[in-house]
Amino acid sequence: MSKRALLLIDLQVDFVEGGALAVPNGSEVIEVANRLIPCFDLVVATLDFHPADHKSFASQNRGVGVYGEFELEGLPQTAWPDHCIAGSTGAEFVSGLDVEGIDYRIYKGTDRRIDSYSGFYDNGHRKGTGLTELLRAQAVREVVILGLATDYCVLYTALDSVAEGFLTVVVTDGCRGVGLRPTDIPEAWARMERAGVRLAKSDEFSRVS
Ligand code: VGL
Ligand code: ZN
Repeated sequence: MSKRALLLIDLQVDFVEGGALAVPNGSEVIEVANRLIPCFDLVVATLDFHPADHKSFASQNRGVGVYGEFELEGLPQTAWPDHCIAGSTGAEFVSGLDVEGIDYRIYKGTDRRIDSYSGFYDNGHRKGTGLTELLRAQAVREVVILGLATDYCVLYTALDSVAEGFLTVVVTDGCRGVGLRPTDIPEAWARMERAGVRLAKSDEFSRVS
């Protein structure tokens, strides 16, 4: 039987209020995640997991301020505050998340030379994380995505999921965005829809039937 997987994107301390790269109202999605976890055959969580000297950090680029733009390995790159450093509290799952319900963890952004927004591939599509192989091995046909942040890791994970051939749904009320520019979040939703992602609300999955 083909299965449906829930993909939880970067529900980590540094991406919620008080964290190093806090997404506005990020903690509001924890309740949605916990409500949906029991509704799925398979639950996979991605973790942004950087070495302390990761090149996406503004601190590693002289003359580039936080949220400034520069070029990294031939790709446009936003300079982020130091965040989700492997082994630090900021990289841990956010408290209150039902971690017992998570079957697999996928670590990304571990190579200091390249950023990785998508849970499937680094930003240059040079290396996979193993997520496609994991989902195929589990006979997953449909991927339902929620998490942080709408305009970065959720967006690129959803686009790659479609490209990898999975039926792809994003739970809109289960996501929050960074919104460096006011148009970033609405544009992310539009890009996902244009790519063939279905946008859904969480009550569709958690409704008792
Ligand atoms: C993310 C920026 C940098 C995310 C990760 O999880 O959306 N954004 N690293
Ligand atoms: Zn990151």
